[in-house]
Amino acid sequence: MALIFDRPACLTPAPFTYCPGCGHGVVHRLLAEIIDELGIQDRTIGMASIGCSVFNYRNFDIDMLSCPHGRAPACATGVKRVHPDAFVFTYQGDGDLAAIGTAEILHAANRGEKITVVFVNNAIYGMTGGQMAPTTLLGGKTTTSPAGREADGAGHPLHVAELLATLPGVVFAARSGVHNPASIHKTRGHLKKAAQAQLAGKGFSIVEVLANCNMNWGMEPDESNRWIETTLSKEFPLGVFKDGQV
Ligand SMILES: Cc1ncc(C[n+]2csc(CCOP(=O)(O)OP(=O)(O)O)c2C)c(N)n1
Repeated sequence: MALIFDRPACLTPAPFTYCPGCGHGVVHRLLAEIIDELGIQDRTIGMASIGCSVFNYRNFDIDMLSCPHGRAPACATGVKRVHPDAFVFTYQGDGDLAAIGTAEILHAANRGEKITVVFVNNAIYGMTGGQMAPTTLLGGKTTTSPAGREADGAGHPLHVAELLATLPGVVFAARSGVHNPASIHKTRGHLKKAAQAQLAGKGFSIVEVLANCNMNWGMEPDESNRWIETTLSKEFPLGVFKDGQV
């Protein structure tokens, strides 16, 4: 019998430690699939960050560094400069990338570092108990904004993919989701394009992925996926903001 579905070679048998229903595992699988497809497992080096994905170096069967608290783009810069033939990626949440690590991501992108950033935006700090993130929607109730986020004082949701797309060093910037099959398919395509941009030596690439945090959002998994469709993706439009490859 033909085998039509299996674990990507790039994933270890270690179980994911995410909450049931969480989108992180889907993003892991997609990333592993494209690394397999591009045949670059032996020259891929990943940067694990902080947040729920802090232990993802246990899941990817590749070389990985642990670079918590927003420092992944800085670490990736050093690794890529020393190993220019490697495929170097960071895997970061919105608290890690868009709060504590804002300086690192902005300057790595502005320098046009030839790295790929996988940015999982679930609009909240997942790991530390559901605090407000820079990506939390206006009116969004979190443990640190129990009355709802207000622009006056907390600012507006930060649009990372669009922001970075304005920088000349950025070659590919896109946002997709993992909330339905069509979006998952698009995310896979974006990840592949982002990787190809790096492998072609063209510059910085980022794929922002809208993902659910059903536990901290206080929703059932299917409800949280629908909320991405009806609400979160209205604030964070899906699409390609820059594709400098053609
Ligand atoms: C009390 C406290 N404040 C700050 C931190 C730093 N910190 C570690 S994980 C995290 C949240 C990360 O959230 P995000 O990057 O959105 O990833 P997610 O967990 O949602 O996947 C923060 C702020 C910490 N560990 N403890």
